[in-house]
Amino acid sequence: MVTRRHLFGGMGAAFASAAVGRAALAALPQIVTRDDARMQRPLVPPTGKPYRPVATLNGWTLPWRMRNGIKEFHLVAEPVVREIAPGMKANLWGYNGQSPGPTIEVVEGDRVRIFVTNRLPEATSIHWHGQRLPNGMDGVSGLTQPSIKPGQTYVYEFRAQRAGTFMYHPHADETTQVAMGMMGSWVTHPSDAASMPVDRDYVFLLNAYDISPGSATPKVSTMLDFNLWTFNSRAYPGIDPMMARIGERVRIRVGNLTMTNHPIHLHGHEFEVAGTDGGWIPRGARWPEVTTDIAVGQMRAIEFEAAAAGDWAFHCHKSHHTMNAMSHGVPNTLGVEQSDLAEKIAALVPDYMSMDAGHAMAGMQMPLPENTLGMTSGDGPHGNIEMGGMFTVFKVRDDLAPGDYRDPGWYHPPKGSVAYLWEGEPPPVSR
Ligand SMILES: [Cu+2]
Repeated sequence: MVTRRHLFGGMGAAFASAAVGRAALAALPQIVTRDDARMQRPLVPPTGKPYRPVATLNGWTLPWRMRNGIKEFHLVAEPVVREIAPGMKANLWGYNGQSPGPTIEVVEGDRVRIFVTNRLPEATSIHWHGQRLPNGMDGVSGLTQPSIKPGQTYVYEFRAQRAGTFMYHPHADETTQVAMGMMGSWVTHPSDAASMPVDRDYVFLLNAYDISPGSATPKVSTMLDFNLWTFNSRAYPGIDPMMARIGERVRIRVGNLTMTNHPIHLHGHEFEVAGTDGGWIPRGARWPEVTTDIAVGQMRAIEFEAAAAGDWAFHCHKSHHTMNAMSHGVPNTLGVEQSDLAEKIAALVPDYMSMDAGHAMAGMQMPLPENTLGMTSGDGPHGNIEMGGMFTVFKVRDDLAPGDYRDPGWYHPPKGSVAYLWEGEPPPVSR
């Protein structure tokens, strides 16, 4: 794991003691940051109670230091540059070098202390979405604490009381700060590491941005019409695949911090909804799905057995959420004869090009503005996958080593098991 580590020194400690006077803080935990967007190997806990770590899609888990039995983390709210997919970088706000921020992993019963340093140009706070905690640690600026001003460090302390999947995000100028990418996942593992075992445990957040083609900074006033729909601030083809070996039990935890719901769909398998923000669902009460809708502010954990080898699509089922920028506000020209029209306009407007709505645009090699993703793309083994946004591939193989998270490449299906071209007589013309 490549990290830039730097000590923050004494300046922050002065701010911190102003916020929580009783904590005699000798020195803040070091700041660990990452500057690349690839999925990091799950962090095997070096201290504290053992647990099976999660794999954060296109992300990582924040290391901690153990101090007098307390797990101490250091989050830094700051502007970051996040690669949304190869060919496009966005100016976002996040934590410790990335948006979303790193995943925090603790164990039920752990005492946790989180130092939050604000390096943004405006005040912030952190709300620990879903946690049972003292009211004053809930992170709602103005209501439960003063906001964290630029340059200040605040300290949050509580006991992780309940196993499950949580989120963190600011509760200060939310329309700006959430729209700029400030959020992260939090996983509290059960105190009994052997309970609810899975072989692979993925986690990510649904988020969305409105970044005009040719620019890099999100518009923060957008309410609904976002043009980049992302898993952990990555759009397909920039989203890592998820992997499993045949027979492995897989869990995928998905939190939604966008402004609309997302029906998340897995191909080729049924899963059960095993957990919500409110906790784990008793076995007998879990229900089967192939698509589960995740509303705003909700989390769903799904579980299933990787039963069938292949490259299985995994995506939001809203079709505009599997497209990137450029697909918005395009008129429907299906059935309109454009060639004649195009010639006439081209005589007046140099470089004019007609836009066939839908399919034809996907394969079109149209020059795009700088720093802009094609509407749909992704080279597959059989051509253009015609997907963007909230889409990735779940790769099930029979020869994957346990804990191997490397992309195994495309699936090679057995001979005779792929849809094929009919080469006999064409069907009669219907009248
Ligand atoms: Cu969606």
